[in-house]
Amino acid sequence: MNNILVIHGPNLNLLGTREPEVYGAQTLSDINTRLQIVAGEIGVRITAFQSNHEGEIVEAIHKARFQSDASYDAIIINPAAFTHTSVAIRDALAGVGLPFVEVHLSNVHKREAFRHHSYFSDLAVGVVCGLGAYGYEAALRFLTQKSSKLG
Ligand code: CA2
Repeated sequence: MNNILVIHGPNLNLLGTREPEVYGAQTLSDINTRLQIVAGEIGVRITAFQSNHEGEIVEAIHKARFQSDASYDAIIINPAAFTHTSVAIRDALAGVGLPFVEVHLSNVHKREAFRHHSYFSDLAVGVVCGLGAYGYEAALRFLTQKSSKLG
């Protein structure tokens, strides 16, 4: 478990500019920088990718498994709004069969009812929500820990 793809879904490029009370004050760049530091400490490689487009996310998932020069061992994904809508991204993750952790900055279960359903959670190794940016770090540490069945 030494090569992990991190996927950030739509509008997460706006982090740090609005709604800090919901999503925190860190920018996406801050989050990715922290993940790179943690990855370096652990000794694993991560690649971070953000897109506002469903099809681009589907293609990134396909490439992670089938076309990448460096094949990935796992995916950390915050599908953002696509969490609640996207059968296409769900099918891509199921199709490539890579283990993935679903991350949400906010506690979606404390929010509107439409955020309570995810098209991903039943396929995920685990789901982290409500821990802010630390959720990504927790997912990375979990996936790479030696004692993990996935590590
Ligand atoms: O809590 C999360 O991480 C979410 O995946 C974020 C999504 C939301 O649709 C999900 O229900 C929960 C929204 C991301 C939008 O991010 C923004 C950040 C700053 C300003 C505006 C949007």
